[in-house]
Amino acid sequence: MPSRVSKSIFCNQVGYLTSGDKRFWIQAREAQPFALHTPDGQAVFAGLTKPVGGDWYVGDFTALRVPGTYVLTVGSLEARVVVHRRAYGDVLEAMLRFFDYQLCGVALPEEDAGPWAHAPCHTSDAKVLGTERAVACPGGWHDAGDYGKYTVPAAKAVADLLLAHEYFPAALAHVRPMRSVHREPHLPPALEVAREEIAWLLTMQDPATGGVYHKVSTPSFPPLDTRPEDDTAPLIMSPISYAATATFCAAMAHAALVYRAHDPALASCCTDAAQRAYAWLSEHEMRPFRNPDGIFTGEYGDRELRDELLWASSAMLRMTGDSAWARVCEPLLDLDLAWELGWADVALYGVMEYLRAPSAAVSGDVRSKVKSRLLRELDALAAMAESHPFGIPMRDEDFIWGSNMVLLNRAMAFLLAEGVGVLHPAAHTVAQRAADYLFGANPLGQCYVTGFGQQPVRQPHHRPSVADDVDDPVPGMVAGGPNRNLQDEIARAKLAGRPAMTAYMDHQDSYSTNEVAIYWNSPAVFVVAGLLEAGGR
Ligand code: G3I
Ligand code: 9MR
Ligand code: ZN
Ligand code: CA
Repeated sequence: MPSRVSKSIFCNQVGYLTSGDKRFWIQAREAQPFALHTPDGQAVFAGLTKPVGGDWYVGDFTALRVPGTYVLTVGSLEARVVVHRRAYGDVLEAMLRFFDYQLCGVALPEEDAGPWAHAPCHTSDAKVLGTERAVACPGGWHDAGDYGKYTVPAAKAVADLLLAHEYFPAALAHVRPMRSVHREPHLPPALEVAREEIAWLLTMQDPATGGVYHKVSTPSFPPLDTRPEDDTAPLIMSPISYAATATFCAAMAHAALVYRAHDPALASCCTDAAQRAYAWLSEHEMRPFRNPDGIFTGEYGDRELRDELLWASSAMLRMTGDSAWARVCEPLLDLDLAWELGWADVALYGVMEYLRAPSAAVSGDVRSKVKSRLLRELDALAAMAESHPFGIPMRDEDFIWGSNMVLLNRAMAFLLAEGVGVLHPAAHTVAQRAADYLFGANPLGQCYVTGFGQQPVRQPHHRPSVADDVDDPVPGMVAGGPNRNLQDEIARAKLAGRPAMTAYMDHQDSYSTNEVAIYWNSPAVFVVAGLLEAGGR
């Protein structure tokens, strides 16, 4: 393979934490000297790049610990880099405010939403599919670039924000959500934001049975240039599903615990809701959800539902501290489930709830076995990161739809484990590498967030951003990222044959690489808050 020589420097375009580790990448045939200068030409650092696999070389300037804006030069290449104690403060705020931009059913006023303000949307009741029954389910977040509201991915997004609050409250304390659109505007930021989704989730539970509807959406996706308030097709409640009921149960039990000290009334609704959902689960078989006839929006289908039961039962265990729940989840911890944090593979959420439950309620033996497996899982990820030129725990086959989430979830796993005393030596490096990659240290030099970096995402598959007459997209949105499976028309036409990590296009029609989603932003909030919290010390 002929070696290429960089046309640019691939670096973290958002910035580097003063105390954190600092790298950039170039493509080259041999090691090269590099230097950093202040804007007025004073030399502050010099080094040599090192090979890291393929034709990639990395330059490390971790030892530069003076905040400032610098000019980085390698031969004739130049880049501007920022070193700052709170380098990710603004992007963290924007990534959290994204959830407010996704709010449904309320107006987004200009004072908070700027040029992306809009009137209330989707305000009518939904009809339960196949019946004349109307259900009011206002509020909550649009899932992604479409306007559907789906229970399963909502539970993941809520869990991530609750975890971000539990783990990194100091980093999040600086962040300002859109105060005027919140019903309880004085909670800690992540809880203030997540509360809106929780309140909506509560409306998705059938009061008669405790089962939870899988989603509320129009029958089909509206055209891409549809504004939220112009999407007026009838809203349909798709049937109750096992996956929706289990993930709802887990998220509500988690919320009950977290909001107890901040919003006792909400916490008590969540406790009841989780209990009723669990009762439904114990009376129903694990049946995968499939889109019913006439419904063509996101399916969020999942065939493996034992991990959802694990999450629900361990969240009940942690919420109640009652060892009866441990007897439900302990056998599930023994199964060969994927310990991940995806919308479909949720076992790791369950593992974390189990490990954070009161120790008197669980078996010490199972607990230590679970911790050793967790450490082995992290070892496997760390080994992947070790052999990747960009230091990220990813293989080619991991660049699927939403690959940025795959990466962020893996970084999140390392940080979550630290909270239960499973300390992996690579944890912070992996998290930093994930942020570097997300913010531009990747072979496309693409910052995968709207509104940030020298090469931000400009054309996301996001209906409000396409339909408005503002040039810039809504800021703070994380794009899906490279997807080697080429799952939309324009990707098939333009990206065939590309290496996995470059199968991405910043084009509004490429929904399989360039859509945005609440559950792609949520692990980004967690990881970036984690880096900031560690860096701010
Ligand atoms: O995990 C498998 C892997 O084992 C397999 O080898 C590989 C080969 O195709 O694919 C992987 O599965 C992919 C799966 O996502 C992984 O989560 C599927 O190909 C891929 O089609 C599937 O994509 C999902 C997509 O909807 C289409 O169903 C995305 O995860 C999911 O994030 C996305 O969600 C959409 C909603 O439906 C509608 N709203 C927007 C939202 C974001 O694009
Ligand atoms: O816009 C839709 C996006 O939110 C979904 O993730 C995606 C996959 O389900 O589908 C998009 O809608 C497209 C549809 O599937 C096919 N016709 C073009 C639509 C985009 O305008
Ligand atoms: Zn709406
Ligand atoms: Ca599952």
